[in-house]
Amino acid sequence: VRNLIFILGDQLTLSLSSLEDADPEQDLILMCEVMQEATYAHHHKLKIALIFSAMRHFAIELREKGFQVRYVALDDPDNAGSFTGELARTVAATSPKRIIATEACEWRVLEMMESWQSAFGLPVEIRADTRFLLSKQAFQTWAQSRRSLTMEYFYRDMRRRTGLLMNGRDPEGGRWNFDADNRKPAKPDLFRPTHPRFPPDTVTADVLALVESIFAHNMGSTARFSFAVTRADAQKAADAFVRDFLPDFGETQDAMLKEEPFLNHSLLSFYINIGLLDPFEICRMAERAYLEGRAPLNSVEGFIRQIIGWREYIRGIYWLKMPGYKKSNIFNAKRPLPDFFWTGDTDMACVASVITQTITHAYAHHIQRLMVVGNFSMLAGLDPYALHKWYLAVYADAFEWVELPNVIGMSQFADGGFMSSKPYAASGAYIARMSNYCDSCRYDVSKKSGKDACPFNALYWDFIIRNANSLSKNRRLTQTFAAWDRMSPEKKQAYRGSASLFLQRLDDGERV
Ligand code: FAD
Ligand code: DLZ
Ligand code: SF4
Repeated sequence: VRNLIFILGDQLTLSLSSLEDADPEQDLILMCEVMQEATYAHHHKLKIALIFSAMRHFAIELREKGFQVRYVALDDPDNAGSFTGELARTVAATSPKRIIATEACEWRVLEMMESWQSAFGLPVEIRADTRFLLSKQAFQTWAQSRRSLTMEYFYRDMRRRTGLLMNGRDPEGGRWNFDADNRKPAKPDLFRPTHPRFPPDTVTADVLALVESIFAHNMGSTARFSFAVTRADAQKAADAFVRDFLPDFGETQDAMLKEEPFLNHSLLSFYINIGLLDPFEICRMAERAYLEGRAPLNSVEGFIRQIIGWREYIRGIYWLKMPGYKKSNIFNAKRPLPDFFWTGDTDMACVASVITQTITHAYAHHIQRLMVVGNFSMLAGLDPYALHKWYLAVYADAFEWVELPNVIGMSQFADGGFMSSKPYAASGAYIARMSNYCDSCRYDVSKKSGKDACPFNALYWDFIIRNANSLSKNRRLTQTFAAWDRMSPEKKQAYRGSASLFLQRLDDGERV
């Protein structure tokens, strides 16, 4: 063997940098399912199943292209259990002259890769991951040149760089951002198209049986598995999104409905993150829909911003701030996650709905992750590191590079505002405006305190005041602190008393 090319479970594309000069005659590709990866987080069953099935299908695709692939299944009796162990076995069996890999997306795995050269006494070439539009170095250069790392300015640079929705130097439609036209609530709509489902083939069926037997106690069930596991099917999902959902994507982007967990979201993050879809190609498809009059600008701009803006920005922040970022905890929040994070068993209808949907689908959309579960966690002072481990486990699109900055930075403000200028904290009024959860809730969103009041209302003020040391100098919270100062002592006491009672019940393991 000339080169041993090692491909990870989230690198499933023929355009991968490690495959650039691959020669089917002389090179060997290694892919392996290993316990180390399957257990470093307590992954949802659907997440493990998606990754293993997509890996197996990619191995088939590579073999069809003539490549030699050594594929090690999880239940192979000789499986060494780790990436390094499997590489060692393959090196011993095939004596390659060189190892080639595309850099891992995660700090933990990149560190492993960097140890291989000395571990195996072989040259190890780690190539850049060209699936991102911006290299890590280019992001660092951008970050060094700015006083504050506002996403919006990063995004404008990315628009200029990619030429997406540009008229020469000017943004299409005269504005960079059309969010003012978005952020609307939504109504249940029986006529909304449904997202495509992909029934398991025999390869997937084998994986589902394996997952149900080995990971019987992990969250969820594989009974309704319907993810795409090949590039061709993922492309069908992308086509369906652009045709059926993109036109209304903008308007309903922040809306939440109990009956419709997916609304007009794309459900493409799973496929983009593991390499089945190319993020830039998806953006081009969306742009084309706008140019051909099939989708309005507010939707297309909003969608493209999520990918070339948020997604790239988040990845840049991850590599800028790791490894220390993981342990950020500016509010010193220490409360363990309540049991209902694994069952959905709570009287708070919004939280119950999002967690139940997470257990069923390994999916929740952005506002559900941010303003329901994330918001609750921050207001209740849950430990951000424990919360990070939960998010990393329960969503099928969760990989640390994208999950961690979203949880620690965006949703928990645990980094003290490195990423966001103010915490995404909101009382029940926000959830009532953007969703229909409150209609069926035991709590009353219009009540401010007392045992029937929406817990978010008292927790909101308790969070602000409890953390006044860290927050009172934040210029974007001046109005908030002024409103607190204007409140009567009785009202202040009612809020703080209600919050403290609620938190006590949470700590005592009572149903809340
Ligand atoms: P759509 O709403 O259709 O958006 C289109 C695409 O934009 C997504 O597929 C995704 O690729 C990208 N995108 C949108 N928002 C973000 C963002 N904030 N960061 C990065 N990419 C974004 N996304 C993950 O891929 N993995 C995660 O583990 C993850 N964890 C999150 C945790 C929290 C607390 C929050 C607030 C957000 C998290 N996100 C994560 C971002 C976002 O919620 C998901 O990308 C999105 O919900 C995926 O669903 P979709 O494909 O239907 O997205
Ligand atoms: C998430 C995951 C899981 C559950 N299992 C595997 C695996 O068995 N083999 C593999 O190559 N990759 C797996 N992955 C994805 C990796 O964890 C991912 O590639 C790393 O997080 C590096 O980004
Ligand atoms: Fe959630 Fe409060 Fe509304 Fe209940 S009343 S659904 S707890 S926001």
